Amino acid sequence: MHRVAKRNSTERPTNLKTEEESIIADHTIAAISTPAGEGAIALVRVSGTNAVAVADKVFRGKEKPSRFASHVQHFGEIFDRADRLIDQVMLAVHRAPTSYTGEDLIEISCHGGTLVTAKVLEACLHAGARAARPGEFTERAFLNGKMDLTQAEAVIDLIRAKTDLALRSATEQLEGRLGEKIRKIRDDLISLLAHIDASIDFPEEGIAPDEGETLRGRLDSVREQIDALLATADQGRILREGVRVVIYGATNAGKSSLLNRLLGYDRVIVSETHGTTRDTIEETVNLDGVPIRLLDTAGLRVSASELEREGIARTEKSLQLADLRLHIADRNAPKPPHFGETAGDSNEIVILNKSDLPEESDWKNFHAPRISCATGEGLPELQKEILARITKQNLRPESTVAINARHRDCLRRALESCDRTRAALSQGLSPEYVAVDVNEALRAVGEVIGAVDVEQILDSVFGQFCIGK
Ligand SMILES: Nc1nc2c(ncn2[C@@H]2O[C@H](COP(=O)(O)OP(=O)(O)OP(=O)(O)O)[C@@H](O)[C@H]2O)c(=O)[nH]1
Ligand SMILES: [Mg+2]
Repeated sequence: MHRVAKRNSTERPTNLKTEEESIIADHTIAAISTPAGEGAIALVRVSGTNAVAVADKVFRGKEKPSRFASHVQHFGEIFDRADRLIDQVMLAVHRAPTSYTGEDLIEISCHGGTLVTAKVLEACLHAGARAARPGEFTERAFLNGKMDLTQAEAVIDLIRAKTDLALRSATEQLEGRLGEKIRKIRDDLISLLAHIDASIDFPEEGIAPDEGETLRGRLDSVREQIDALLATADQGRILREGVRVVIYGATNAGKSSLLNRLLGYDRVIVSETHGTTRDTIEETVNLDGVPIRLLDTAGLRVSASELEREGIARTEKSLQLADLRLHIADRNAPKPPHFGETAGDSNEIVILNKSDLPEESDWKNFHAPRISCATGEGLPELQKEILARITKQNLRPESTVAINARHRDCLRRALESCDRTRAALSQGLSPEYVAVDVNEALRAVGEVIGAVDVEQILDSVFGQFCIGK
C-alpha cells in the first residue's frame, strides 16, 4: 500500500495530476496479461469504471459478475458478440479501491491458447473496453495512489530479474524501501524550508527559526542521505543490466571453451580451427546472485578474411563497453605480441589456458592464473576472482537498495541544488534566495517517487512495461 507522505498544498490525495489524466482514467481498459504463446491458462484483465459492466456482458454463469463478492473466483463461460461460446473460464471481480489498479478490476482466467485469449480479449473490447497500452495497469495503480513511482518501476525490475539478488532488490523496492528513504529526505527538506520560510515571514516576532550552523547541519544531513543513495547507482545498474564481462584474445586460445565452462553447457562451437567464432555471442550467467553478461568474441589475428575482420571490429567494440575483460592466451602456444601489457588494469584479468598441456618457454616467469577449460582446473578460483573484481566496482550484496538511472539523475540535480543552498547560506544571502534552491532540491527529490508534476516522466517509465501489466 501507498504510504501517505507529508504533502504540500499543491498535491492531491492521489497521484492524479491533470484533467486529461482523469479523463484517461475514466476509460475502461483490457489486455492479455500473460505472455503470448500456448500455456495451460492465460489471464485477461479489464480495469476501469465500466469493468464490471463489461464482465456482465461477456460472462455467463450462475450469477452476474456485478453480484459477485470481491476477490472471489466464479466458474462460467465467455460468449462473443454473435453469442457463440468462446471458452470456459474462472472470473474474479476485484472492486475498487482494493485492487491492483485501485479501480474495479476483472480477471478472467481462460485456457492459454493464442486464439482463445485473443477472442476473450476481443469480446471484452466489443463490450466497451479499449485495448490497454504497455504498462497502463501499473500506471493506473500509480495514478490512483496505490504505489509511488519507484514501486511501479520495481514491477519492471521484478519481471526482468535474472538472479536472486536482483529479485530481492526489486521486491524490497516494490515494498517501498526506496520510497521511504526518499520521503524521509523530502520531509527533511520540507522542514528545512519551513525554518527558512519562518525567517522570511516572522523576522521580528520572536519566533526562533533555525539559522546558521543548525540550518547548515540540517542541510548536511540531507546531503549525506542523498550521497548514500547515489552510491547505490552502480549496484542498481549491475542488478538490472548485469555486468558486461568480455572474453577476448588470439584465435584458438580457448575463449569459446571458457564461455561454455562458465555457462555450464556447450553453447558455442569449439574447434581447433583458428577463427571459429566470427561474431560476438552473449549469454547471462548467475555468479553468486550477480547477473553476468558474458560475451565470447571473434579471436584477434592479423591475417583475417573480410568476414573475420568484421568480427574483430565487433570484438573491439564490445571491449570498449566492457565492465571487465578476460584476456586469455594458450600457454601451449607462443606468447602473442603485446600480450599481458594490460595486466595491471583492475578491469582486466589475464589468464593462461590449457594448463593440462605443456607450457611454451615464452611463458616462463609470466605471472597469471593458469586454467584448463578441458579439465576444469583453476576455474573455481577464476570465478572468485571475477566476483572480487566486480565487487570492487561498488557492489554491496548485503544492501539491496539500488537506484536506477532515472533516480540517479533526479538525485544528482537535488545534490547540486543542496550545494547551491549551502553556498547561499555561507554567503549570508537573504532567505528568499536560499528558499529557491531548497525548493529546487525538493522538486528533484519528489520526481523520484512521482510526487510532483510528472507527466513528462510517466511515458518513459510506463512505456517500458509489457501490455497487460
Ligand atoms: N588441451 C586443451 N585444449 C583446449 C583447452 N581449451 C580449449 N581447448 C581446445 O582449443 C581449441 C580452441 O578452442 P576454442 O574454445 O574454440 O578457442 P577460441 O579462442 O574460441 O577460438 P576462435 O573462436 O577460433 O578464436 C579447441 O580444439 C578446444 O578443444 C584446454 O584447456 N586444454
Ligand atoms: Mg571461439
